[in-house]
Amino acid sequence: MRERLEELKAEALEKVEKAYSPSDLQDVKVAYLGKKGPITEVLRGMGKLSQEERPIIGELANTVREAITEAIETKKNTLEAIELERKLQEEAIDVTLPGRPVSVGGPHLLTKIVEEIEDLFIGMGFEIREGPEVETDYYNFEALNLPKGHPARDMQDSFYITEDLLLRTHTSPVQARTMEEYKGSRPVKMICPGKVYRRDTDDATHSHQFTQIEGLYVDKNVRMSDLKGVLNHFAKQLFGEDREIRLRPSFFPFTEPSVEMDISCKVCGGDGCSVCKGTGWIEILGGGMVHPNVLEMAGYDPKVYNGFAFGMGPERIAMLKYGVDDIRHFYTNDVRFLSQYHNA
Ligand code: 2U9
Repeated sequence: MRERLEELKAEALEKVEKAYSPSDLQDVKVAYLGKKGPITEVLRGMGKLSQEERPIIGELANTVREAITEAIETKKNTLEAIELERKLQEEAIDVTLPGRPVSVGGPHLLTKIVEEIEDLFIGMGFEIREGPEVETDYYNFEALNLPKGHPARDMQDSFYITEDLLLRTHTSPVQARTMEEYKGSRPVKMICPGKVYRRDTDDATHSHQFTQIEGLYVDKNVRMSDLKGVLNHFAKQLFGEDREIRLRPSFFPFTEPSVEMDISCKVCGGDGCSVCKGTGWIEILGGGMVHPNVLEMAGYDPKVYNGFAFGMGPERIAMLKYGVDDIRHFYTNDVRFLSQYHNA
C-alpha cells in the first residue's frame, strides 16, 4: 500500500509538472484527490490493515494528499503569473504612438450669421423674440394688413394645415403678437429670427424653408430717418465701414411708405460687375414705416404711435458676405462646405 501511495504521488506530481492551464490542474485534482480518486480508494481499504500499519499508512496518505495539493497550488500560482505577464505584454499601450485625429465640429454658418445679426441689434437696444412656426391665418395675414382675398396671400404660396392654420410665411406674426402683448401702452423694439415656409420650388436662390430676421421699432415720433440710421449702422458693421447703402421706394402691405435697401458692391466698388448685375448695388433687405392699419389692429393708436419695420433673409446675407453661390448648401449640411466657415 505504501508503494501504491508513493506511485500515485509520483504520477500526480508529474502531471502537475506537465499541466499547461488551470483546467489541466483541475483535472489532476479531481483525478487524484476526488472522492472517487485512487487515494480515497487506498484509504477505504485501510480496514484490512493491521493495527500497527493503519496509522502509518493513514499518515502517509495524508502526506501524499498534502504534497499533491501543495504542488497544484504552487503550479496554479505559476500559471496565473505567466498568464498575467502574457496579458500585460499583449495589452501594452505604446504611449509614444501618434494619437488618432479627433474631428471637432463648429457652429453652422447660418447660426453664426444669425447670432452676429442678433448681437448687432442687441447693441442698439433691440430685444429678441420668438414665436410659433404653425400660425393662425389671423396673425400670419389678417393682422398684417393682408385681409382675405389679398393677392399676396395666395393659397398656392403657403403650406396650409387646416383652413385656419398654416406654416408661417414670415416672422411678422411674432411682431403682431408682441405688440398685442404690450397692449399699446409701451414702445416695442424687437427682432425676431426664425424659420419660415413658402411653397416654392427649391433652386440656387429659393427654398421652401428658409430663415428670416425681422425687426420692429414702435414708439412715439419714430421717423424714416431712424430706420435709415439703424440699417446703415447694421450694414456697415456687418459688411464693412467702406460700404454705402441706398434706399429705393418699394411696396409691402404692412409698411407705408416701403423701401428696399441696397448695399454698394464690394467686388467692383460700385462700377458694375456680374455680382451686382452691372448696377453697382446689391439688394439686402426691405422695410418701411409700419402701416397705420397694422398698428391699430395690434392695439396701438396710430395717431400717438408710429414705427418702422424691416425684414431680411440671413441666408442671402451670408451668401453675399461669404460668396456662397447656392442656398441649398445651408441645408444639405455637407461637412466639406460647413467646415470652411468654422473660423470665419
Ligand atoms: C409688423 C409690421 C411690419 C416686416 C417687413 C420686409 C419689409 C421685407 C423680406 C425681405 C427678404 C423678407 O427675407 S425676406 O423674404 N421682408 O422686405 N419685411 S417690412 O414688416 C413688418 C413686420 C411686422 C407688425
